[in-house]
Amino acid sequence: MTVTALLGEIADVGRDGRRGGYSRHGFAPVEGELRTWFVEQAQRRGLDVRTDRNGNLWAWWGTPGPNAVITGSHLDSVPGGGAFDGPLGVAASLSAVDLLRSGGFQPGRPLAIGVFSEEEGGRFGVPCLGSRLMTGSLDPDAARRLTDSDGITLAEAASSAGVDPARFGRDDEALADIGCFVELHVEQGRAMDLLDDRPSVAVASSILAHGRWRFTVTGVGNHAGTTEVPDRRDPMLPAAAAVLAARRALGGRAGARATVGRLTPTPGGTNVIASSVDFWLDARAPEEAPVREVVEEITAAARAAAAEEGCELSVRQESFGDTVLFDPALRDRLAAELGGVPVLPTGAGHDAGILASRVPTAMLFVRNPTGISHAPAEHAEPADCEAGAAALARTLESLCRDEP
Ligand code: HGY
Ligand code: MN
Ligand code: MN
Repeated sequence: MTVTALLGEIADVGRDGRRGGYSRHGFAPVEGELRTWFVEQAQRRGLDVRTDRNGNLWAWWGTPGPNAVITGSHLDSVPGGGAFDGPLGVAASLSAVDLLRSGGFQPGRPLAIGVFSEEEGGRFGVPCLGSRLMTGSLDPDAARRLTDSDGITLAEAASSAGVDPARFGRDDEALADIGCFVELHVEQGRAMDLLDDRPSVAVASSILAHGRWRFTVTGVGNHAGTTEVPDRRDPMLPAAAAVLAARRALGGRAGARATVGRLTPTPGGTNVIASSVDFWLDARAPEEAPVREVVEEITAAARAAAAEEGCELSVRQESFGDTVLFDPALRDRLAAELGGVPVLPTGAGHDAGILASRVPTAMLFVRNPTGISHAPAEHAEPADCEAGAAALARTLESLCRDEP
């Protein structure tokens, strides 16, 4: 099946009528529909599908074992996300299996498609949840206590999705079987489209260091019409100071990014001065140091504004990942075997970035002509999607020929 046909099968799953795009969050019923679709597609191809202790799916071509070649990606999205971030990698993996099989290929090493849980952290706030649990970079007790905006814990949501949260944790046994991992992903940016030959496929070199911080400003809730300025303790002002500081802090720090995309006042009434405001900072940079500097600068601005307004401020780091440099030998080999395709850095985090700390990892990008991601305008042309699957098939065939 083509990638386009596979993506067409899930095109109506999880559409978000209010935000546009898709909202497909970890262990929610909509993501469950996508998991069911993947399992059916994998079983139709004779793959043996297993769910690991962290809710990640693994569709095996051949008996699981050491030196396995793994591909795949994720099915969940950000709120109002695009159609390609995650599902393109999963669909391309299925299509690559079809291409390999139609050419009479039989893997000389175990080969599997992985589908990782809650990569976006769109529901429980921690990105790459399934791969972080698997590699031991997320404490299982802390994970079980994570809650979504309705107060449902990850433990409850996983149980409802048929995954036992008591089993969450580092999975050295599964990791020991992985010889290498190659994730295909839609490009998130326009670098490929700005190249003269506008290539369909590129290889990843690195991922920015990035983290997430939760800020909570506490003031005094009151009436918007009867409270004079001297009597106000409005938490929205320190929050506003932080949002403006996020842009200022990037000055002079090449490649740094800081975003506040999520801000929740309590109680959230039009004629009410909020009693508290929660907002989340996403900060990234080529190295860890500038990320920390940016966060400190923003925190200082929020703290000064909170002191002036008579509010309290608390800040908590929710996740952090250092710069990822993909395996150089794998990177260069893939680029060469694919005909000298470009090698590009990315600002986006991926499960491949988490696994890179434990196994040789690489990524393939498929050109995105809009350059937009995490929004409905995210796009990849059908011809480029099919070229991506063909490139992935060639890559998997080559890797499976390696002697263990
Ligand atoms: O946030 C990211 O960079 C990724 O898309 N999860
Ligand atoms: Mn994403
Ligand atoms: Mn992704």
